[in-house]
Amino acid sequence: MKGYIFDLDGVIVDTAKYHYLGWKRLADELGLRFTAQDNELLKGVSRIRSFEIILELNGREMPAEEIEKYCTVKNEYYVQYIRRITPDEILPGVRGFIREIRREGIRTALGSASKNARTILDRLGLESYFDAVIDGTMVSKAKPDPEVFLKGAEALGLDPGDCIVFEDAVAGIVAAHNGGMKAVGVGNAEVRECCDFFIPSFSGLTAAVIEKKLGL
Ligand code: B16
Ligand code: MG
Repeated sequence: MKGYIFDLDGVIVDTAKYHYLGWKRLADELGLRFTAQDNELLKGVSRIRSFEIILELNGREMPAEEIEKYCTVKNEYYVQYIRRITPDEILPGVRGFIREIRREGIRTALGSASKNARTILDRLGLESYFDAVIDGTMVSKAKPDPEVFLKGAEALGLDPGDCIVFEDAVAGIVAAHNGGMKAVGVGNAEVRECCDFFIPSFSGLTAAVIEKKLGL
């Protein structure tokens, strides 16, 4: 029995553009510099840590309560965007791939740092595609800590070594490795070097190809 654990943002759907718009609006209001390139640093990183990175880029410091307050403001902006997400935004090949592997008896979990993961899954109509969902509300340690993926394996009733993680962020690939799992890098060329096998997208992909490439 095998389990495949999927990251959400950047693997199932491209929400990075909405995170960017939310952070950009907040940064503009606070007079902080924040570019699309800076946004790359926030992929797979928790909400609080994301804002800390933006402050660091600007050489600014803030008390913890204020950081939390502004993170809530950013999330309100972000939620306005994801409320309008539609199934058309599911990344190419994702639906067919997950349907096919489940037919083959592979168990599936979502392992996301996002506290909005369930809302997004619901909007995309993908809830029934996963046997387990572990999101940012269920973990206390952010990637690259393996907690989110270890909880995913546990929820599937599988050993971590029998699970494969699909990730678009370096922090997520490192988290999978820290948990003793193989990691398939998806889409983002920056993970090419650290993942065990890289796929540009899920289009035309099968479990047989993945497992052959991973030597399983
Ligand atoms: P939220 P993933 C991550 O999701 C995003 O990649 C990252 O940019 C975001 O800061 C984090 O979720 C927290 O999201 O503010 O919605 O709780 O890639 O782990 O699915
Ligand atoms: Mg991601």
